[in-house]
Amino acid sequence: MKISPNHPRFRSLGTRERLVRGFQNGIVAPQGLIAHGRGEAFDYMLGETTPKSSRLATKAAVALLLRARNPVISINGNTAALVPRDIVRLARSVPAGLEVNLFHRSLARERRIASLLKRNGAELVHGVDERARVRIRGVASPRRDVDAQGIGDADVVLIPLEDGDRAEALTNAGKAVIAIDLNPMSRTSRAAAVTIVDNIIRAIPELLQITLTMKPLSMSRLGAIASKFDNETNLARAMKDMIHYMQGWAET
Ligand code: PTJ
Repeated sequence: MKISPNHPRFRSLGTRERLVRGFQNGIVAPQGLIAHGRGEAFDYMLGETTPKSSRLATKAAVALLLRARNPVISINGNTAALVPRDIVRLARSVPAGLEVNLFHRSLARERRIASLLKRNGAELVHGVDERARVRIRGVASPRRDVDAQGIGDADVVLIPLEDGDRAEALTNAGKAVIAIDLNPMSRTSRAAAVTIVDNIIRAIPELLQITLTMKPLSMSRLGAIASKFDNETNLARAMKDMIHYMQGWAET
């Protein structure tokens, strides 16, 4: 459907269209459409804008990524459909690895996502070679099998739109987990070292821009930014941002 740029919900409707097209092209799982609906409800409570709490988390996330020995970005269907170009640009600028890792796993969808990333400039995409897989303990879903050179070896993993099970298992495996999740109360948000409570369509461009500005910083400066950040406190800030926005509505 063609949406007029004058429509007040132009961006949000355009995002839905991208997901529907992604579903029709075999990139997005049907369950991904439902997951997006949940995300939209939380985004509504943020006024569909990036709050200050998310900017603080983004800086801490960039500090972790830039200090990492082997940072890896985990890609699922929704991420690939919504931000294919910017996620590849982010991976190149850190630099970080890319790994396709699906909850509703199918080899055909993994391959389609990997080739979408390659068409958007990625050189190497982990996660499509079954022989290269190792298992993460404590994960009940097919997401437990990861690439030995990718997430298996990573010290920092960025996981947009993840399930809590694997976020906890990755943390237990000693990896620093960065989550992007519009729900500040989810198990993923609480298990991560840094959670960016924002829509992925705004969070990835913001991560990219802040990476470019923070790249010249020294390792010790980056370390100070990362260690000053407290995820629990920041999640409480994100919830206050939502309450504040809703109070604005209640008082009008
Ligand atoms: O492609 P697959 O097979 O790996 O499946 C991907 C989904 C998203 C279906 C899978 O990871 C899943 O079931 O996720 P959950 O457990 O439903 O969690 C998704 C979380 O992401 C929820 O907390 C949503 O609020 C949040 N979310 C949804 N859309 C967005 C979002 N967060 C940020 N930006 C969004 N656009």
